[in-house]
Amino acid sequence: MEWAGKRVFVTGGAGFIGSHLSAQLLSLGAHVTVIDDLSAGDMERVPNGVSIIEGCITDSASLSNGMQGCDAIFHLAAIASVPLCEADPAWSDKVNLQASLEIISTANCPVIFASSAAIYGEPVEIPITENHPITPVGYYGHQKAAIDATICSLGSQSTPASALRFFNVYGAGQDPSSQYSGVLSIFIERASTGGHITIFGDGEQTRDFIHVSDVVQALLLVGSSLLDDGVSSPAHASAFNICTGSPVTLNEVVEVISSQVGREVTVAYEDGRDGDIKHSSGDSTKLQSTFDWRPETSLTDGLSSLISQSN
Ligand code: UD2
Repeated sequence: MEWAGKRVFVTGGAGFIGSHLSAQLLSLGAHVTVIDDLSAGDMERVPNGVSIIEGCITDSASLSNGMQGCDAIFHLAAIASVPLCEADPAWSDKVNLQASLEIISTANCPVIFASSAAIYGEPVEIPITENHPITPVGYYGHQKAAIDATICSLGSQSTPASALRFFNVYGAGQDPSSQYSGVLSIFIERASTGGHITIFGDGEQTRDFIHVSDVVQALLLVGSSLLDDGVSSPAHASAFNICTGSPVTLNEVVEVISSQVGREVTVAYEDGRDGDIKHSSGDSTKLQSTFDWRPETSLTDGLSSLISQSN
């Protein structure tokens, strides 16, 4: 599939993952339009050449303006913070659930949806495959799970659509001061500025960290398949884990960061966060066997490039 000349609409395109995706689409020759309400996004991240609709996906007029005549929609916009969803479930219902349903039901082109490992809740089996029980905890997980389930139950008369279940995504451009930020951006900022790192719990919790460039690659492959083959694509009405399958503990992460910044990083251990999941590790065999996708960036390389950018 050639992206050159395609009209692509990216919701949440000024966000962390959306801005990386938009830049990649642009470099492949696509005409990219993003919508973002800047609640977590930053227009400075959006590359020159991308058209911008500043607004919320809950605004039907702005949404249909962006969707008009497009060839593919990457739907990444969400209230991506678990605590924010808990604080305002009615608003997160509008953004994460209702607006997503509107996109799926009105789209005339493939929709690639950013689902989340949050839909699995506390794992009962590790590694987590796509067949793991869906037992989300909290509004964020439930809302993501509802859209994921809607996509997985689509038939052959619907618009082509797929759900990608992101594990812990990291990479350049995650603002460490934001409440949406992942632990790695916070740790690197602290380590680089000589501050101490706070670990919630004993640091033996595991996460499956996936680099944003591998996430973008997965989005493009699935999008290409839906564009080429429509509802006959193996991605249609299907969900895929986006992860490495190589979990690490936070204590291991700190060791890698310490060795890369060239000095011992001070760590303070505090009580574990309420609702924290102990272990998270995904299995991406389904995506790997369906498409030619492999996670290419090792955690060591990903951290090393983040550290060099922060210096
Ligand atoms: C991720 C997602 C969240 C949701 C959830 C579902 C991110 C940023 N968050 O939450 O949106 O999908 O998965 O399970 O991707 N920690 C520290 N010190 C810090 C910050 C965090 O010890 O300064 C710990 C935290 O308590 C947790 C781990 O690091 O045990 C990862 O935290 P996170 O916020 O990066 O991601 P997670 O997995 O809780």
